[in-house]
Order: sequence, then structure tokens, then C-alpha cells
Amino acid sequence: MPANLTHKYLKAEQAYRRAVTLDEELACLQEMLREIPKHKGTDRLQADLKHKIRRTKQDLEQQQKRGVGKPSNFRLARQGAGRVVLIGGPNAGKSQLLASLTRATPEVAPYPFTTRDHTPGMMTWEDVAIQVVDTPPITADLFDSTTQTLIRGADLVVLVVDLGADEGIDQLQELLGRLNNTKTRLAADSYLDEGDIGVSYTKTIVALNKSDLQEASERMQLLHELDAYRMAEYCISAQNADSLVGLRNAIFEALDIVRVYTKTPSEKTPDYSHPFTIHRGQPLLEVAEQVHKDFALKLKYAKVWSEPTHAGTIVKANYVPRDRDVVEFHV
Ligand SMILES: Nc1nc2c(ncn2[C@@H]2O[C@H](COP(=O)(O)OP(=O)(O)OP(=O)(O)O)[C@@H](O)[C@H]2O)c(=O)[nH]1
Ligand SMILES: [Mg+2]
Repeated sequence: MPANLTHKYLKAEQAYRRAVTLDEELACLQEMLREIPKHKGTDRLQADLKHKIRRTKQDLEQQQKRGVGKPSNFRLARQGAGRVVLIGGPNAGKSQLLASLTRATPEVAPYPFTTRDHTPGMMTWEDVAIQVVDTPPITADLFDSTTQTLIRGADLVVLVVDLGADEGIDQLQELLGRLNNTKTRLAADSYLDEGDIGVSYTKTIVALNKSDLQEASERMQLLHELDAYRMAEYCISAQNADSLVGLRNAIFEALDIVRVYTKTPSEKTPDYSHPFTIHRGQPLLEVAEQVHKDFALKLKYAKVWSEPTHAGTIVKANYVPRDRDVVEFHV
């Protein structure tokens, strides 16, 4: 029997994946249990959730006894259609990449450990704005809790690798090893480890940087022989904007979003300057919620223009938009 998970359940599940503290995890799990449709098809999931809630409560008690686990109080407001976090070893070129993708002006310097805080910038891709965040380097000994929080909550991680120096590959392996010792890990897609509570994988693409330098291609070959990761990779030179086209497209693709333009019944053309963005597969209701809370509650129907199939077709809130659909809401 299909589980028919609701929109609210899936939202709680997404929040669970991003949870960093046990308190947050518990709150999300409880919300998931409240929202899960109660029928035979979800029996196993319900049992699983109850089990996780018990385990998380036990972990919380343990943690309180030990007096550890202070939550990180760093909060960076989410902006735009998604959040991309740049990570990498020291001197890999993360800050240079942020500077080239956005208008941000982080410090870029020819020595390691330059960046100490977390700097956001906005990258424009066609008519979509995407938040990109620079972070301090990660090494075997250094992995700050804010970067960890950012990775868990990211829609995408760009792992920057230094092909300009022999240490680059060791630094990459150090970073991957460090993350694998935590509950915050990287993978080709975002998911939760069902068997291991709190372990969260974030979708990652690899940016092989400084490809303009001598011996970069030899180092890339060596890296491929090591087979250190199973993620899509892009060869770039962070200083050269032309080399970033493929990476920029990949960032947009990886966010898996669709753009919806809205118009009022009296307008002939929609507001093309401001697309609403939702995850591919989410229903039109999600767009209505972004436009106005009342719209979502009072929506009677909508008209959709979508090449080549819809020209003013009447649809309901469960219609799944495609990229660049034009929608007119009727409440
Ligand atoms: N040749 C070349 N140099 C680059 C490239 N990208 C960055 N660099 C240089 O590499 C050095 C380090 O760049 P940053 O952007 O500061 O590196 P980072 O990863 O932010 O370093 P930390 O903040 O210390 O972790 C600087 O001297 C950059 O100019 C590139 O694509 N090619
Ligand atoms: Mg830096």
C-alpha cells in the first residue's frame, strides 16, 4: 500500500535532515509522527518513528547528564532559491570561488587559514538568485560546528579541491575522513541514514580548482585512481569566470527547482522579473503559500500556461508545475 505521505510530513522530514541538535531532531520526529497518515501502509514507518523518538530521548538524557551538546547559536538567514555551501581544505580557493560566483568580497590570500567566518553572497543564474556561503577550511583537527550546521542544512555542498599543490589530494582525504567521523557527511544525493539516527548526507558536487596551474591534470589523474568519492565533478579555475559556466549550471540543476511566474487575471503577461521557486515535484499549493497564506487556504483553482501542453488549463492545488510555468490563481 502506498504511504501517501503528506506535504506537512515531508516538510517535517526535511527539517529533520537539517536538524543539528538532539532537541531539534526530537521536535522534528514528533512532528513527523503527528503528521504521518495513520493507515496500514505506514505501519512500519510509524513504528520506526516511535523507535527513533525513544532513542533520541535516551540520547538527550545521556547528553544532559554529561552536560554536553551546547547548540550552535549561529544563524544565517536563508535567501533566494537555495543555499549552497562551499567547503574544502586550507587554501583550496573557496573564498576566490565565492568572489567569482557572487558580488561578495571575502579575503583571498596565498596562504592557508585565511577565512575564519562564514560569508554569504548571492549568485545569479538566469533570473534566479542562489545563496552561496564561504566557510573556514576543514582539516583533520578543524571542523567548526557552524560549518557542520551549514552543511547539514545546505541544499548543495560544493567541495573545493586544490589541484594547484601536491597537498591538495591529502587535504581532500583528510576532510572526507573528518566528516565520516561525524554525523554530517557528503554524498551524490541528500538523504538520511535510516539505520543510524542523526546521520545526514548532503548532496555534494566536487570543484577541482586551480586547473590553470601546472601539473593540475596529473593530480587529477592521481585523484581518479584513488577513487576517493562518487560525486559529479567540475574542473574549474576559480579566478577565471569563463571556466565556471559548467559549475554554475550544475549548481542550478542540483537544486532541482522549478520556476513559476504568476499573473493576475487582468494582466496579459506575468511578472517575469520575479519567479517563485519550489522543489521539482512539489504541488502548486507550495507556490500559493509563498504568494500569500490566504491564497493557499482559499484557492479554488488556478489556470496554467505551460509549453507545449497547457494554455490556460484549469488545475487544482495538487497540480505539479514544470519549470517556467505561468500561473493565475483564483480564490
Ligand atoms: N592559479 C590559481 N590560483 C587560485 C585559484 N583559485 C584560488 N587561487 C589562489 O589560491 C590562494 C587561496 O585562495 P583562497 O580563495 O583564499 O583559498 P581558501 O580556500 O578560501 O583558503 P582558506 O580561507 O585559508 O581556507 C589565493 O592566493 C588565490 O589567489 C585558481 O583557480 N588558480
Ligand atoms: Mg578562504
